[in-house]
Amino acid sequence: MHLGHTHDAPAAVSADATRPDGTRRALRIGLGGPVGSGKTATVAALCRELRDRLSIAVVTNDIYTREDADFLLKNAVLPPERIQAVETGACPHTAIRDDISANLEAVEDLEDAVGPLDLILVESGGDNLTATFSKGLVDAQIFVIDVAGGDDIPRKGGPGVTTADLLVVNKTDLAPYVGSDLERMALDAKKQRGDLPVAFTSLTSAEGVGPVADWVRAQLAAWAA
Ligand SMILES: Nc1nc2c(ncn2[C@@H]2O[C@H](COP(=O)(O)OP(=O)(O)O)[C@@H](O)[C@H]2O)c(=O)[nH]1
Ligand SMILES: [Mg+2]
Repeated sequence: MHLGHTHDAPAAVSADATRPDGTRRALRIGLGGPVGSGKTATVAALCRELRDRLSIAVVTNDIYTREDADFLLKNAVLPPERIQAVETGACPHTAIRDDISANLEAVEDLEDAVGPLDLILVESGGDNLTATFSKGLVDAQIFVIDVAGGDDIPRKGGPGVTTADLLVVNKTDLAPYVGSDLERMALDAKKQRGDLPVAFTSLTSAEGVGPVADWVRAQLAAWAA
């Protein structure tokens, strides 16, 4: 059992991969998953890990506020002009799946304002287990769950757990306290996902985001190729 190990997987690449001037646009990666699983913490840790070598921007989706954007600003993970908040109203999944116009506008504004960018991270508003991103908005998606949400979540499946390009099982540091069985979660995830990768993370340490950062780097290499 290799907890925290990720396998290489081909990058999902959408059709409109170039800017109007013919250069390659930024790779867009969506982060979805239930409220509180650690999406914002993952975005913050990825920015810290990757920002020295890559030009990064972030779009956050909150229901009525811009709390996630404010958290990222307060923690200075990126300069303020690289962070945009979208307020989604009552249905956060709609803004990433059905009517993606506000998110597309945010992504394109960022490319115009601070580009050229290598990577844009789009965090969904916290939602249930069924929310996935439109392929018209992101090139690849990460689904973040956590061990405290119950170790039966991988077994229960749903489109996020089953089809996301990377499944992150976060807060492994809490497993002993909440009685979650990581081996079982890994086996269940494998059963649901086949060869799609799974990363076990704990973001209480600076290097905890390592497996996710490695996966993002692999996606970027495939995107550039
Ligand atoms: N113990 C522990 N707490 C974490 C971890 N990752 C995030 N958290 C905490 O979980 C809470 C929710 O995280 P957040 O990133 O805001 O979740 P989001 O709603 O998915 O964006 C925050 O208080 C984080 O500090 C982790 O790996 N371990
Ligand atoms: Mg968040």
